[in-house]
Amino acid sequence: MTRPPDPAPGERPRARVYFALWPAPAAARRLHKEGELAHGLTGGRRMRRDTLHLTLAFIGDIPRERLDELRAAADKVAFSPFTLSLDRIAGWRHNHIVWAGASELPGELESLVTQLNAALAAAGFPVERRKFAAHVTLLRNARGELPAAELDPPVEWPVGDFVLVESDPKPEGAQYTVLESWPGTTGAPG
Ligand code: 2AM
Repeated sequence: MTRPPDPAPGERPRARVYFALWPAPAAARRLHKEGELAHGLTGGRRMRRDTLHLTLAFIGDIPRERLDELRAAADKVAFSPFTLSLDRIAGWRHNHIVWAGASELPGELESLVTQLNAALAAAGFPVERRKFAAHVTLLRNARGELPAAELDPPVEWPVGDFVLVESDPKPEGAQYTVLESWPGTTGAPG
């Protein structure tokens, strides 16, 4: 008996989703390169260049009909475009990932995450209680420890919008689809 093929993500009754910043090609290229250099030290699985992102709020698995509630929550968020400067690379022992991050978070990014979490909580979605740990995962299943190091020069990432992403987990690494984006507006509170 042959099994029918899995439905395409958009046809499934549930969706695994998160809000994120998605880098423009120049920042993604540089981050991917840094992942390659770190890979020489720790091994592990490199994230594909087109999947690199910074998660703002992870929602998880929800019924697809609730996506419009997520969109309405995101509509409430206002921010001004800003530049994120990623100046460090490090490894986390507990989950074996190697990541790039910022030693100083721009106020606009903190405000974006705070507003998003408030709007998500008001709409009845569970929100992260731990402090926001801004990071771009570069490697998974890294071995050993990567001592924290500077990214010199830092990766300059101009942030003009944030996005809602659907994740389709696959054995070879998740496939991500941007469902919608929200641009920053000049003059928004930062
Ligand atoms: P990670 O890269 O640190 O694993 C898609 O899976 C994105 O959501 C990734 O950036 C991932 O972070 C993040 N993510 C996955 N599961 C999560 C969870 N339970 N809580 C918070 N973030 C999660």
